Amino acid sequence: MTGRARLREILPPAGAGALCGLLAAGTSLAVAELAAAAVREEARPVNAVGGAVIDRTPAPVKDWAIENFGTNDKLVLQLGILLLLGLFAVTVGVLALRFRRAAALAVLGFGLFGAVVAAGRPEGAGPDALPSLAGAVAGATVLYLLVGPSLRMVPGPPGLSEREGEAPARVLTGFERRRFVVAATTVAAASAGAGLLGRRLNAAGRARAAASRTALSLPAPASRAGTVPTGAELRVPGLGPLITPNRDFYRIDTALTVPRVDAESWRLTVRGKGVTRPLELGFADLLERELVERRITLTCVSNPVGGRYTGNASWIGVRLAELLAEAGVRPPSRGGPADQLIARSVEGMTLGSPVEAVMDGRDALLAVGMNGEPLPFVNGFPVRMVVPGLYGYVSACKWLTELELTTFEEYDPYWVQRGWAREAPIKTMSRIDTPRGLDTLPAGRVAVAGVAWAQRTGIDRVEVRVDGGAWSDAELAEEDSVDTWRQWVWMWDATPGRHSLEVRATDRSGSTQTADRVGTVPDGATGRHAVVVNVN
Ligand SMILES: Nc1nc2c(c(=O)[nH]1)N[C@H]1C(S)=C(S)[C@@H](COP(=O)(O)O)O[C@H]1N2
Ligand SMILES: [Mo]
Repeated sequence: MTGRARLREILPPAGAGALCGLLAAGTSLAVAELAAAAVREEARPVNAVGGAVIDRTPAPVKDWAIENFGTNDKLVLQLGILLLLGLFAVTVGVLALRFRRAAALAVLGFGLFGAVVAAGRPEGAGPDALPSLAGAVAGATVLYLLVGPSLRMVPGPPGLSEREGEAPARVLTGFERRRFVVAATTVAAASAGAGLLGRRLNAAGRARAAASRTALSLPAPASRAGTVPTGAELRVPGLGPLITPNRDFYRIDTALTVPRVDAESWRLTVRGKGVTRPLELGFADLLERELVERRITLTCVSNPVGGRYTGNASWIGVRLAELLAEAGVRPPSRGGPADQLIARSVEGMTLGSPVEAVMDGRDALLAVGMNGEPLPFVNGFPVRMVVPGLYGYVSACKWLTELELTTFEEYDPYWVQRGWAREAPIKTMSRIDTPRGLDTLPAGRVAVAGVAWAQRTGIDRVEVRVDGGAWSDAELAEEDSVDTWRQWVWMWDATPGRHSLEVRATDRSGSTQTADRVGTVPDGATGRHAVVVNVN
């Protein structure tokens, strides 16, 4: 028998087996989607496994992924998981032709793995295992039945196999093929139905949350931020606005599905060490308190030198220190037993901030509004924390639901368990926004402009130099507040050639940004931003 003939003989059953595997995988995902509607969306197997991958990703790899894929890192991860699942499905499907029971067990095992992973995530609970388990049982059953009666392979007609002593090749008979097509089509239709129903139900939950957000009108804050000083915004082409619009605001979190919390059912509890009056509040309770409005520049510890993971917004919220004081909390400097405040989100993220810092008089907020509207879902609706001067991962908990007073000694929150520093004040930094690296410019006057930030301290000076020459003072925009970034501009007489532009900032404590380059791990990058441009 020629190789080609043999291929023709093996391929149809192998193809049918692969198809069975894919159908079983599709059924699993569809049933899991349906089950997730009863538990929560985060418990979908792909979400759970993806989340677990994120949880286990070492800090440098996470930063690499963020830098290369940006906010698409999550999409890439999910596609990767689906691809692996597809490969597994095809393999198991083909093997099922020979080892039906073992293949079905492998599917069960795979689902069990998903279930254990889902329940074992930092925020995981028993019910999270359900979608993976239900999906696994459905997938294994489908595989077992599909490969069984309809796809049993029978010995082919004599003569198909030529060599002496070799078992006759096995083929699908016509009748069984028909039966298989009917069974496969039924399974495909049923799982598409289950999947669509699951999607619908999940979408309904999201719609409820969206309706609660749309219905919301935030009361006017008792203490306003005031209008932005006219001199604070330089309006240089290529330089972004002083206040970052919500749609342009960076997003960094581990959530594969953005939590969509219904404001009406949202609760916040305050408990732990030194809490003499534990609190439990609903969203309406929060809105009844005195609201303040503050412009604060948020910065991510993963922001590389020159990076864009920083943004400035006008936040509306209640003062965190007041709420804590009401619960009886005293900072360590006044004898309080807790030095760490753990903020816990609805999906189980934990971020730890120094109690001393959030109660030292700075505008640490439980924010409900961002740039004049309720928080967008991706930025933490209905309530998040914002603390000026601390990197996001030690302060800016989104989808907040619990505040627990504890000690640094006693508990390491999520990022600290993964190698990041326990305490991380934002480092003084400056960035060139225009011109952009590798721009080609005409010789003559060029506005070099950007932003600089040193939250809590304020920016005192920004200097620019060309090709490593002498530093020149840039012109600083008027300061909005010490907690917001400050724009700057420097007029450059550009001469033909290739030039490097470099910036450094000095904050009001007198310290100048260091030239020493360190990476983002464990407590934020240092070094100076430089861009190379061509002038002709
Ligand atoms: N629940 C939750 N909150 C979170 C995070 C997260 O992963 N989950 N990431 C933090 C980090 S690292 C940063 S920098 C800020 C980013 O806030 P943004 O996405 O609104 O810009 O949120 C913080 N709050
Ligand atoms: Mo971050």
